[in-house]
Amino acid sequence: MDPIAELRQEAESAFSSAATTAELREAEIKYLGKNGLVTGLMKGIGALSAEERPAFGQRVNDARRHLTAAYESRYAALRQGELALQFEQDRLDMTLPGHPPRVGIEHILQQTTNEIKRVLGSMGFVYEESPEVELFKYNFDALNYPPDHPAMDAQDTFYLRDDVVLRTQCTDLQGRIYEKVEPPLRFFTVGRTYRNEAVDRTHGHTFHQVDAFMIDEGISMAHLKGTLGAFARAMFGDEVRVRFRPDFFPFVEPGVDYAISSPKLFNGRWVELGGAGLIHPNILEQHGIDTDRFSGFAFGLGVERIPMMRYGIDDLRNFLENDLRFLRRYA
Ligand code: FA5
Repeated sequence: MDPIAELRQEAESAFSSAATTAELREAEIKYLGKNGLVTGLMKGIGALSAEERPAFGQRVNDARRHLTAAYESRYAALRQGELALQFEQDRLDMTLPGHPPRVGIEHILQQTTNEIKRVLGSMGFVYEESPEVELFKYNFDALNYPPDHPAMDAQDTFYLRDDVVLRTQCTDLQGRIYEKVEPPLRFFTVGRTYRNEAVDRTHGHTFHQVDAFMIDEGISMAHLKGTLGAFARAMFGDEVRVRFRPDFFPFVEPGVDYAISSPKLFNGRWVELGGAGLIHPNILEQHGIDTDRFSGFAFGLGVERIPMMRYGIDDLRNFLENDLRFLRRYA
């Protein structure tokens, strides 16, 4: 066989036996490339006579055209197969179940806080923040605690400096408000409080309080009882009963403890929610408020006690342990 026909046959079989476009490209370079074997045939032309040369050249060109066409059609076929495979691999099955995003829930104490804000807000109390890291003077001095009074022992806390504490009660708000707002006024805050406490089921070293106070002309215990009655009904339903018993806090006179019970909650047991009373005249005077004209009430409640009572949670340590099995129950 002559060298042109031989090479043509060899190249054709190399093209048709290439299994991938990459292999085919290699074969194409080998035969049809600039330095490939088909071009190499032309080198033999010098050995031919002048009459033979045009026919020889023509046949080499024919062979190149033929092989180029063969290459292209093989390439198209291989490429199509490869694309089909790729599509199959990349296929997105829209019928497969997806991965639902995990939706967070508000912590039960945050939910309670939001509700307290709604209820007191609707009664005209204005929400205001006060700091957890608080000056001793707002936590105690501004609240009519005489120096070294034993009432401070019940609220021992964590000292950052002699004059800076982790606040023991949200009543610290009062002194801060007196410095910038004149009565009549109605304010409240909700936040975290700390005490050096022997921790048990109902006492934490870290807990939350809501604290509210109101000053206006002619404010009496009747206003306090009306407000705390309405608050209890909004939080626990109309069947709730409210109890006030005399209690002592340096910043109120008279002072009471405030407890509630409801036949369907906590086996009807009384739960102490907090303390309350009429703001001590010493405090009003200390802050330049005319006590002939103004009087006020104040109350401070434990936030944890509210969901404990509602849902029968008997250990407040659950709230801060971040165990999702507990928290998810109150979604
Ligand atoms: C006070 O903290 C006063 N500031 C409340 C007050 C405000 C009285 C305004 C008068 C006028 P007391 O120490 O009793 O009071 O705490 C109030 C409530 O906070 C308690 O009834 C309880 O519900 C909650 N509480 C107190 N200590 C803890 C604790 N260690 N863990 C969980 N809750 C607590």
